[in-house]
Amino acid sequence: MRSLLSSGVVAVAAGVAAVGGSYAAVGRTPAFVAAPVADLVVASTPDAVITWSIQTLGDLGHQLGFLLALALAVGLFAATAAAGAALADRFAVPAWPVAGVGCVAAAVALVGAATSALAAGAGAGLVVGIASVGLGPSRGDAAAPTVARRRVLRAMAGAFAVGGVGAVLGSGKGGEVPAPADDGEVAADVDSLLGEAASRSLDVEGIEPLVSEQFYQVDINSVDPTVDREEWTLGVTGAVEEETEFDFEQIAGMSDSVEHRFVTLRCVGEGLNGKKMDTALWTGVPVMDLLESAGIDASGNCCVMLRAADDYFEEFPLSALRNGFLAFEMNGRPLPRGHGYPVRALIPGHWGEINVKWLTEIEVLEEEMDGYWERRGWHGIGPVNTVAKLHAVNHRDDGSIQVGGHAYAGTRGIRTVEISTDGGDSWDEATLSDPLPAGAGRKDSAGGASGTESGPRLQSAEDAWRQWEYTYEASDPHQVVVRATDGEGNLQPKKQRDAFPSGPTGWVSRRIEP
Ligand SMILES: Nc1nc2c(c(=O)[nH]1)N[C@H]1C(S)=C(S)[C@@H](COP(=O)(O)O)O[C@H]1N2
Ligand SMILES: [Mo]
Repeated sequence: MRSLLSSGVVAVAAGVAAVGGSYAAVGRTPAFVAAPVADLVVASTPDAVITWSIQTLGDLGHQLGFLLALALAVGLFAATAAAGAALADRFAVPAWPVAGVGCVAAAVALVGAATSALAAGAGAGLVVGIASVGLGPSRGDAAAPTVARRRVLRAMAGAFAVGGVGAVLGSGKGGEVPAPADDGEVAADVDSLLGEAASRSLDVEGIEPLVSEQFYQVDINSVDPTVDREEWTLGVTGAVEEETEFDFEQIAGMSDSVEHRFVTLRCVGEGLNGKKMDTALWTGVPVMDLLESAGIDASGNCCVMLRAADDYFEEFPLSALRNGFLAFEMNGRPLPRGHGYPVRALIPGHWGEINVKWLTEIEVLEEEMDGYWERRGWHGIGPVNTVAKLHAVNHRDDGSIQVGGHAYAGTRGIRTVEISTDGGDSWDEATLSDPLPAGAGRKDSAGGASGTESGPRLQSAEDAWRQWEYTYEASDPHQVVVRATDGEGNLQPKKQRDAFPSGPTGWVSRRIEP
């Protein structure tokens, strides 16, 4: 019994070391042995559970799913190591090489990546090895209580060591993207736009500046794809004159088309006052400049399907794509891996979900089809709802109270934000940040020189949020309510509705104690 128990602990420790070894070698990338297990966990979770988890657990659900995948991967390698050790025992050979090779084989079967698999095998072999140093392979030895205890302690120490080293080494892996192109002119443009954004940001503690410092991230998978920019292509397929492929150089090299745009993204699945709404300065090219060279009939009235390297796909009307943008830089740096490296779509005014990351294909459709989230009951392909959020409540030294947040209504823009400090009986206008500037770049629209097709140059960003702030005096507890009016004069709807299926609605309100 004791020996069974200690063998079990050694096997689990070997499983931890296998997963830790793989992580040390490749980090949180698709070559990590837990990555396909995580995919399997997501794929086998019923859609209703995913939707429930997004609403009630938020990011926690995602993290729990990944933890479950890690645990399953540990279990898988533990079982493999145990089987290897049992086999070795039967043939009276040392257990560590058999367990190690078994784990290499299991890892190859999972991810097919040599470095990751060898590291997994090395981790497992190491733990099984140190657990049995100085012990004969015979069962009699292992059954002695002190021997069993020694094995367990050594195995656990080994698992901790490999796991710890793995956590340190692996956390730095997988994020590498090439350094920004050494193009002084572009960088100067970006610099001055970012400077503008900083100077237009309101000085309110507790809210993000106009360009987010922390940009939220939402993905269907726990492990982001790692796309090689040199091998990446974007296919334009379906109802086009000629199916065409573009590579990265062709897109980034369209120097007459390259633009910088401030764009806000917001996730349809977030809470009304949630934090999945952020803004960045993106560099890229208008989608249509690309599609026209593929001979797309832009007057077509159906739709497009965007597909991605993580098997994500979203369909939406062609009309929404017309002002779409293919971004390859974010705040002057190459797109981070988590935000779609090397190229993502930005669709002005629409919910985050159709802003497809790791974009690989634009398929022009003649008939409608459901995208990834629409198959799961969401309606997130349309324009965003209007929202004013309340994220800062600051009690100032002079006794006044300052509240603040962001407001966003997609391409409709924000006209006013109103605030009530008496639960909605009376309203006053909040101070708004100046709109972010229109971007820069693109010869035909910059400086208003020609600007025929795209109309007169916009004075401000087409699809970006504003900040709001309001400072007042109060001596009793009270209810603060915020609401925005969009640029077309529509008041943000008061009716409270959950995020599912088409985005949250209602007015944010909060009780404040002076
Ligand atoms: N390929 C791909 N694109 C994707 C997603 C995804 O899971 N895979 N998530 C979408 C969702 S739901 C949102 S809200 C935005 C979030 O973009 P961000 O992670 O850059 O903030 O990306 C969208 N694009
Ligand atoms: Mo989203």
